[in-house]
Amino acid sequence: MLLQAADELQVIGLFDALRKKLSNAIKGFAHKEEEELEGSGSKQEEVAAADSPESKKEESALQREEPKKETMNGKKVEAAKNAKDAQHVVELGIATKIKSRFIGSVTLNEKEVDNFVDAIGKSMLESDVSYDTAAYFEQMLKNEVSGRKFSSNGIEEEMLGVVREALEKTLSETKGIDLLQFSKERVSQGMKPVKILFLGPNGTGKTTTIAKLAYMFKSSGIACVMAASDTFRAAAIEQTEFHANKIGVPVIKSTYGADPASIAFDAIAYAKAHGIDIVLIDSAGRQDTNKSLLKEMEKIVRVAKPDITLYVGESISGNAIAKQIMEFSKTIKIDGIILTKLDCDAKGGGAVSISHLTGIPILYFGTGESYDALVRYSPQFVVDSILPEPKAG
Ligand SMILES: Nc1nc2c(ncn2[C@@H]2O[C@H](COP(=O)(O)OP(=O)(O)OP(=O)(O)O)[C@@H](O)[C@H]2O)c(=O)[nH]1
Ligand SMILES: [Mg+2]
Repeated sequence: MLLQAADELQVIGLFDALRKKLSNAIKGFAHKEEEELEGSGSKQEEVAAADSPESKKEESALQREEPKKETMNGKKVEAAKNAKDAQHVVELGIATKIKSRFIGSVTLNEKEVDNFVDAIGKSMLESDVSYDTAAYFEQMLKNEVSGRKFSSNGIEEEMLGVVREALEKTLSETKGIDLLQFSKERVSQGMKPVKILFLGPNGTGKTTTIAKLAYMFKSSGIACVMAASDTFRAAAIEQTEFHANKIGVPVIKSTYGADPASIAFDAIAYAKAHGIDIVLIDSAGRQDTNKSLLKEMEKIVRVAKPDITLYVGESISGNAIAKQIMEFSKTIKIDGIILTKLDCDAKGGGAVSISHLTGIPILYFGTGESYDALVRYSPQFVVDSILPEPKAG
């Protein structure tokens, strides 16, 4: 049990790093563009000149001169500082900037699209989003940005909207079941009890998540029983019992060293005898490398025949979870992921990548230690946590 360890965990804002980095990358882009427009003047001739070969030659020269201009002009120091903080400065070419000023809209050329997409992708990599997922997202973003007309007045807000769309598409690749809905349907069809098995490495939050789900089901009028099938770790049975008593659901237990599969079997029999809708089956923490514990898990699956098997992993483990899940999947079919301790994960990149890497949907996020600290996964929730809604206008 990792009770002390959890006490030491630092609780932070969800997706802190991703939110800051992505917002900065978008702002870096827009502010840079606005600052340049300030200095570009508004002479009509400049529009006509913008596309001329001379202007194109000048364009790169101007860009090279920019740092000097920013240090010379006091007004621009703040913008330069912001851009430095953002670490990414995506620049529009001078021709695009001037055109945007007069035409009222702007379409990015190929280089500008690439610069923008690269900067956003880099922000994702720095927040521990996996390389594959970031590349997939970049392609989505590129498709959205290429050829698109942005209004010159609200480019930052529009860019924000485009990044949100691309992120939502990336996160919508896998679609998990709604556990509550699924269980209600099963129960209404008389197909009960619904059996849900929880597995994963040590200390990730399996038992706590079972308690959270029992609380959720009970609050929705669905009856549960807990199977204290971790007979391996010291105090595991008492921990399950503690939660069951606190929430007010029955628990089926045995002694340490008893066969976890037979406890699951007994809990299912108890549910059938008492008309209980759901059996939540705990298990001892195990690594994908521990062959004997994996064999034990196979036996639990064979005996209990779970309707749903959920992998419980810690968000702070990042993309390493994907590898573990793939290893577990060789032995046991995993239907969904519960990603716990998102509240302690400064980066949050794993939450964006794991489903892309494994093809297995995340069903819930654990966001704290209390029973109600469980958030149903949705791409919208992740997008909203990372990026603000664009302002209308
Ligand atoms: N901050 C935070 N802590 C959590 C969350 N989920 C679980 N915990 C804490 O993590 C610690 C371990 O949780 P357990 O539920 O015992 O984990 P487990 O996977 O059952 O552990 P083993 O049975 O030892 O394998 C506890 O102190 C929980 O309170 C979460 O979403 N956020
Ligand atoms: Mg446990």
